[in-house]
Amino acid sequence: MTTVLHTGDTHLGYQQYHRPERREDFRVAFERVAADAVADGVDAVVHAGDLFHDRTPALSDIMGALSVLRHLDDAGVPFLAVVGNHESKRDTQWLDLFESMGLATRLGPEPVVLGDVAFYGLDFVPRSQRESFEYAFEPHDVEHAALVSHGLFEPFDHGDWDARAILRESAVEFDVLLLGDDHTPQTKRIEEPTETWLTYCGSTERASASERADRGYNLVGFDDGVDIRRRGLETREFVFVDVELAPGEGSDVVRQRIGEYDVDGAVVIVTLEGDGEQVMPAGVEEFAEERGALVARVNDRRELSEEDELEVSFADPDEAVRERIRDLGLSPLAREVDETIRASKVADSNVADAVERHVGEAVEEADPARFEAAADADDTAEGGGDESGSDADGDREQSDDGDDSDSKHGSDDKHGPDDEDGPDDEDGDDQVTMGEYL
Ligand SMILES: [Mn+2]
Repeated sequence: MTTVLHTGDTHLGYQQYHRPERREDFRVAFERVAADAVADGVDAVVHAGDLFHDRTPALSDIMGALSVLRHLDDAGVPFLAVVGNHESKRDTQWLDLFESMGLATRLGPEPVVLGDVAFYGLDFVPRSQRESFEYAFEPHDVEHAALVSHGLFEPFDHGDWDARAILRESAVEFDVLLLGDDHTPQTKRIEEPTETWLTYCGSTERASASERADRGYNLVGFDDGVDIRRRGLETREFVFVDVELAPGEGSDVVRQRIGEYDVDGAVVIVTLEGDGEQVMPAGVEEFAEERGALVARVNDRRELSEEDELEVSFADPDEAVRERIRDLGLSPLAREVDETIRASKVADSNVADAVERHVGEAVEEADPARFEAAADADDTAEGGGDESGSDADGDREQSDDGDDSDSKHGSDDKHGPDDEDGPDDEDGDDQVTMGEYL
């Protein structure tokens, strides 16, 4: 029996919430996965893409990856991998560097045989290139075949790339598809066109606050059939505080609810719903951090009516940038485009495609309101500021400088020619709103 550890979406280098500790957490998760693989004596670690959070990881992130790969190599555990959308570079990949050092195998159309299983790889393919893409897998002569790939595949929810079409075109019959990209672990079995298991291992640290479930990885055994087991991974504690505010309730109730949890060292995600009073995020975040939270974020899901004045906390640089952008008086569509470009949940290589699709949809929808510049911020908020023109220019400068969002130290890339590829965003979540930043 051949057994592999299937992991992916490691996102090394992601300094989530601007906290160096979070960057460290992502590295530690990878270390733990490798330690488990060595302890279990699996036949290989299979990585389904997004080892790095972006295509320009820092040297320290590369060193961190090398250290883990070295550990696996010393223990005689092969590391077989494909390239994900977050880390994808134009031609040569980080994985090629590791392969040249003898520390990894980049899977592709030719089988890599371990025991009685042939492993193949299919890197993330940008949506614009999928139609003409040829799935030319070379034949093998062992009992089982597994395809490792990265993308949002149908028939899973949010899928935009049909795994069944790949299986139909493939000359190789796959027992299982070991997948990355969707950070939610999930498994399906299909009967047509071949009897095949499809499984996502999920991310190893929470790359967004929407990833509430415990993190882990898959252990995949090949015997008579395919046996997929899930194993949990110890990660940074996330405390989710969901508060439904009744009329008249506000910050005090939110604080009280946070007080019911042990938040020491945790990432605290406060989600507000209901009809209560306005809550200042900065105050709530400070309260949680004073109680020992590593970081706290308030996600206010309540729609603010037009009369409500938007309060801004400069405790959060992201919020400061958003405030500046509001002042620019951009059209709704321009703000959505801005969010797509800056938000770290859209992979670098997906930004150009995501913007093109988003604007294309807006053009088709032909709603002039989306293209209209917002009323001057000073007019609506204070009834006519006296230097709004020069403010707008100053703000633009500042928002560029201040844009050091979670992952975008490589943000120069996004404006470069590299970005014409890459289809859509990371987790099938096409929503790009100003309010969401978690
Ligand atoms: Mn990912």
